[in-house]
Amino acid sequence: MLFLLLHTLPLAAQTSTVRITEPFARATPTGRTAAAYMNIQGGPDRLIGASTDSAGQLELHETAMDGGVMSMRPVGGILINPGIATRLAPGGLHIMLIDLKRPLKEGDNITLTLTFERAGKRTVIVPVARAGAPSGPSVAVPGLAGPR
Ligand SMILES: [Cu+2]
Repeated sequence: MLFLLLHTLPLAAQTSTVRITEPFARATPTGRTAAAYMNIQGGPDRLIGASTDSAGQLELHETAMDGGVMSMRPVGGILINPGIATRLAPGGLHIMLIDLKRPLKEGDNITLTLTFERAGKRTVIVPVARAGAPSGPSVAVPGLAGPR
């Protein structure tokens, strides 16, 4: 899914709407970091940042195999392509919450403000699922599955 991670693609001057579905984070009983996941549809646009009151810092991350080891690294932006759901999911793209103010507990909600290059700021309520949950607490929407 590297083709989704374009950092410098100029976007033509057109309007963008983005739709965010299935947001979730995973409970972190002890850690100081967590990740938030969701599907984003719409565009063309690019997710370029995020903020929250729940953590000191947020970063956009991708997960990659690096010499047989799964590792994460920051990306400058996440491209939202029309007609295809961009999937932020465990093992792939995610929003990293760093320096959590307090551990995330199952059943909590955290509020993220996402910044898109075109669509501007969008506030998303992100429910916290159990630790290790493969997906969010609600049922996946048919047809929303993007590249994994
Ligand atoms: Cu990460």
